[in-house]
Amino acid sequence: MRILVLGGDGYLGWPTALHLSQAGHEIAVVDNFARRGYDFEMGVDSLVPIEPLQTRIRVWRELTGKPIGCFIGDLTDADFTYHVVREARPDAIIHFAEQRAAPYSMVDRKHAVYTQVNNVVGTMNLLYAIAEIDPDIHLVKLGTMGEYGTPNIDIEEGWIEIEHKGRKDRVLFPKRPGSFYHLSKVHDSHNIEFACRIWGIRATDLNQGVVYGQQTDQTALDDRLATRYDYDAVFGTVLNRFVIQSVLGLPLTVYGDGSQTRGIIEIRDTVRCLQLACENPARRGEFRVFNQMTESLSITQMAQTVARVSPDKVTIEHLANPRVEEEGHHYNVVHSGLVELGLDPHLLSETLIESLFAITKRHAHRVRAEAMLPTIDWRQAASPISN
Ligand code: NAD
Ligand code: USQ
Repeated sequence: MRILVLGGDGYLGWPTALHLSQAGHEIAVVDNFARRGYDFEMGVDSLVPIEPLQTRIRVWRELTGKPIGCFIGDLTDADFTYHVVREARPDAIIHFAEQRAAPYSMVDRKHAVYTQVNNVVGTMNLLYAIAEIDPDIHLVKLGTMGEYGTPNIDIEEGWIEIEHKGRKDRVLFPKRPGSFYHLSKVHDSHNIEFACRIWGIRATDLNQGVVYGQQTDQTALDDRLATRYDYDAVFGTVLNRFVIQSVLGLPLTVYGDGSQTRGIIEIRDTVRCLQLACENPARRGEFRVFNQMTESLSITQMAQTVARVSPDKVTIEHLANPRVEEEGHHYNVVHSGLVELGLDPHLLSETLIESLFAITKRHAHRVRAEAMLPTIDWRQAASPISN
């Protein structure tokens, strides 16, 4: 298949591009390097050094003989988006290219507005490009488990049958997200479902849980193929941060009482899910939703797992929760769709986390320790780092 990977310079986009290229698909990546720009803005960097995108692509070709096409530009620029879709004429488009950090979206008005404009407008441009240029293209869009929030009922895969006052209907599962970032994904989901309904395009919305891990079979081939690995309180995600904190001898920063539960997934399962979604497309007119997570754990369970496996002595610290989120809530998620397509999950195990300790130790000197503590408070409309 011809597959475009939007956000192909990012944490997940780059390993997905390599995985699909290895599997024999013809790949082109698209990125505007916004993510590298947020690092400059925040004064942080990926713990593992990452090469420029052009170097990564050259190294992959040298090692495997497989070319990867490359388009540099911004999806919020409609002319650019149409140009890419016309040139590439893909069978599938994987859309990772959004501002993806909840804390970044909660810095202040400017960052919230940027996040929603970047994410919602980029996706709208893409929907129009698909509808006008080739409505047969399968859009595979990254959503997030956080779109649902933590309702007091079981979470279905995108849709729910309801009975109300004696009548029944199948409706989109109700959403109650916890940040302006997560809200941007809800807006995207609604826009995509509407586009499927009116234009008959095909789309898969992958509501992914929190990803952890840093290596896939392909990125491990050469240091210059490494993907990013974030530790800071804005872009670092919880399990990756806990591993890095444990190696640095810092306390694991559990927000609140740690009873909040999240769906998680290992990076090698992420790339496999993307392959399964592309190779088994949605039908024309279908808005298909999968919950892309392999297990649920509370934050305390995640911290305890890292503490148990770490070769070093680990302490756990409870910080006042900077976010507004429920603790001690119900969390039971249906996530069978991708398993039915063939996903064989890697569950969080000691061996999986152990592989992260060595990578972390090798680069630990690159950490700016002051970037580890959260400074963005959901209860305040502006934060100390707003500018
Ligand atoms: P990332 O920030 O590392 O990658 C996103 C890439 O998209 C970056 O390289 C960025 O430069 C690019 N981009 C952003 N806006 C763009 C625009 N307007 N035009 C062109 N390129 C643009 O993020 P990631 O962790 O790889 O996440 C990828 C996707 O997966 C995101 O949509 C995110 O919401 C979703 N997701 C991530 C996780 C996770 O734990 N990392 C979990 C669930 C869902
Ligand atoms: N948390 C801690 N300590 C930390 C960091 C986080 O206790 O040091 C807690 C948070 O309070 C939250 C949970 O861990 O309850 C997850 O936080 P996170 O920063 O790891 O993840 P989140 O903000 O939800 O966002 C990440 C990605 C985002 C993706 C989302 C999937 O950045 O792109 O959409 O995971 S989900 O959580 O399923 O919505």
